[in-house]
Amino acid sequence: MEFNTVSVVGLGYIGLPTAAVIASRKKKVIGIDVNQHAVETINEGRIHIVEPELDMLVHAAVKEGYLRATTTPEPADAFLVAVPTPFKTNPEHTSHEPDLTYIKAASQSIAPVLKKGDLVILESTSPVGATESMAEWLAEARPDLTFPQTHGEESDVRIAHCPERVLPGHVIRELVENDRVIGGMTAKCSQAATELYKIFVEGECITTTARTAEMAKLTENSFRDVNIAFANELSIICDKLDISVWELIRLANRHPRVNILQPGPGVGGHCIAVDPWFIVSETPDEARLIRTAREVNDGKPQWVVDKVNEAVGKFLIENPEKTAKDVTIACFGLAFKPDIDDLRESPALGIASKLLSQHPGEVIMVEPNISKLPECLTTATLVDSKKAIEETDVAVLLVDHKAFKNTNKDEFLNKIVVDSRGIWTA
Ligand code: SAJ
Repeated sequence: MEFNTVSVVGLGYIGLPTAAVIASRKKKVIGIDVNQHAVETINEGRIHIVEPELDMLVHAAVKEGYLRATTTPEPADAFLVAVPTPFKTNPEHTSHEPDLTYIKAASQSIAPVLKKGDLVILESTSPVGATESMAEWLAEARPDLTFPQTHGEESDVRIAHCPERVLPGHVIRELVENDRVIGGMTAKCSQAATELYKIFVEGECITTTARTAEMAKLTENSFRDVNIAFANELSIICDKLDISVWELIRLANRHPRVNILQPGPGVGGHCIAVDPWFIVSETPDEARLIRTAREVNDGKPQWVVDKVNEAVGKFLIENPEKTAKDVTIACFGLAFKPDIDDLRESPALGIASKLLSQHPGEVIMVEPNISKLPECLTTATLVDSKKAIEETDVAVLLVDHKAFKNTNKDEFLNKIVVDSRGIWTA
């Protein structure tokens, strides 16, 4: 199949890097997004999100004329859909049902420009069956074209699911180097999608069905979530038994078939804390371990808050002349993982904002990767590590940023430390 023009629908954390990488292979790429600001920014050769190397790539692609963004879909030979799949909103925020509205809207927006021979790929992380739903929405909008669910290998339009699996912070490298799971609705759909990915993927392209590809993505992130939950549960058990969990994990990991992950303040980001629920919501009675892992990881931030409250209590016993109002707490790290500036769905941010709202004394913040505190922390002050160490009574380590790993442990000798990452106390 020849792909002279590729359209990427949704220019966010996955769509924009993918569009830029395809454009860097000298293919004409049309990026579609509903966000006018994002479209304008990209057409100026700039980016609206943070990802290493992406700015250079987008700048070059736009300047050389290979990448152009617009809010209105245009004809292309292949369409890559990379739109969000959040939870359905409900007033109590208790729903964990996937919301496919964005996929439906994207399908309806590209349907009018589809033509015989086109390929449509769903990249968004999706519950099992979403690709088939997308195919239905396209077929409803274009009764003049045939689709794989009714016409199999003879269909006019090819449809596949190919989940993205790139790690934020390493997106450009992983987009090219990672293997891709390609789930076509038919064998010819898989073949067409493989040809598209071969334009820029150096990893292996492995074909399967659309449903297996959907489940593969959910499985990868659930595997990680369950394993992090195991580490988090161990940390709570060890705290109760007065054992260092960090030493324990180091020792257990010397076994040739044991590889325990690291405990932390909880699991953040848009993927690992979300995707397992897509399995639970479809098979609630069967997905017992996956559900429990989510609950263990979601409960960890409150456990850290409780530990900080205990530390404040300990400080007051040691300093009976003081009250809680006189105690300063410093939170080290707000990002959802080390060495990035991304605060979205960050357990560290949740803990910091809870401490800020509950603690009667001062709560100061250290986050070397940002220059301004987010809205939920505007009443706090952002300081550097040195100042925080000088001023704090209780030091709460929330993210294992490189900058914190290099801190001399002696500086904390007369402080109470709550170390959720094990870099100062391990
Ligand atoms: N974390 C721990 N302990 C660990 C490892 C991670 O507490 O031992 C925490 C991190 O601090 C962070 C969260 O887990 O809060 C998730 O971080 P991560 O680096 O494990 O993963 P993400 O969310 O940045 O990216 C994941 C990746 N999936 C897997 O590694 C299986 C990535 O490849 C996916 O493309 C991405 O989700 C996605 O988009 O789904």
